[in-house]
Amino acid sequence: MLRIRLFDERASKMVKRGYIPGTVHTSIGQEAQVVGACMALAKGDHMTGNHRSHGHPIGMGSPLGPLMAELVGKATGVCKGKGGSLHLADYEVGSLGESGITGSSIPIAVGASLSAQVLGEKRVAITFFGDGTANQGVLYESMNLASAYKLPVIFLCENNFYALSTPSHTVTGGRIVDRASGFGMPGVRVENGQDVIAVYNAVREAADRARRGEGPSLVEVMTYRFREHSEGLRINVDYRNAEEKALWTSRDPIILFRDLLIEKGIATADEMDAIDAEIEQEVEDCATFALESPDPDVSVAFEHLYTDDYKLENVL
Ligand SMILES: Cc1ncc(C[n+]2csc(CCOP(=O)(O)OP(=O)(O)O)c2C)c(N)n1
Ligand SMILES: [Mg+2]
Repeated sequence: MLRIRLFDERASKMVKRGYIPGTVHTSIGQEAQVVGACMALAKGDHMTGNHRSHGHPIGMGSPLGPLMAELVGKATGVCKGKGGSLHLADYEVGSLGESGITGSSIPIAVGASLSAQVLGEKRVAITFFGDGTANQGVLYESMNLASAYKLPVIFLCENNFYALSTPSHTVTGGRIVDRASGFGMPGVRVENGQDVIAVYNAVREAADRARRGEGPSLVEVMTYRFREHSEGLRINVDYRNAEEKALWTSRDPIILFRDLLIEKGIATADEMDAIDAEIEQEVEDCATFALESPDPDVSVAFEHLYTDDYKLENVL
């Protein structure tokens, strides 16, 4: 969780200084929801993220250097500098991709789960999407197919109460979690999405069920982003009141978990401080690696548009 926090804080600084092109959407405040879910998966499982997904490959175990280099658009980036913040993918850890087009990566996870079923492999797939995205039709086509075929996939709604500046309750009929029953799948809502263990338990149950061949689940996690919708755009509209923000920042998932570990005698404050220092250095190093890496050469602009062994006869 701390890796995600410090990585995103650094990305936020770098976009404002012009090192990262465009804008970045951080998961600052939502780390428990990301990490609790990723930790409940196993090696070989697949994941798709969304526009707010630097943290998801980190949660799956991606090294930070190639991720930061990707944000900066460098040749050493995890997608060779061609994806950027909105299109990270790291197949090494099962991260199939993220997308700036909200909802578009949901059916990709369903496809991954279909391949697991067809090939008889025990892996599961998870897809992360926001509360705003939950109102797009593609989610329901995906949930329907997954349920009809009993696919090993988990639909995880990251409900941070807003889609950009639109409060979720003004555009959402009923509770998102209740939509699961319409598709004949279990739905569970994690009310305290700032508690990494609560998220882990809910996703673990869904993953175990999927692995047993019992089909998909919907998990809705209630959480909150501490920062702006996206950073680097120089747009700052105040649509959340100070009281609400203060309430949620008092429930910082990293501090809650740190306190829990110390209280239970699992770690001492000194040990936790040592972890902080280690990760601060890791993030420092990843930024240096990104900034010092070469830009992609223009000669590779048309490489990797298709899979290298793309042949028509393999597709038909
Ligand atoms: C298909 C599509 N429509 C609109 C947008 C613009 N857009 C980007 S993020 C966003 C809000 C998404 O809200 P939510 O799904 O709740 O995710 P959050 O940003 O809160 O994590 C919108 C409308 C987009 N990228 N893609
Ligand atoms: Mg949202």
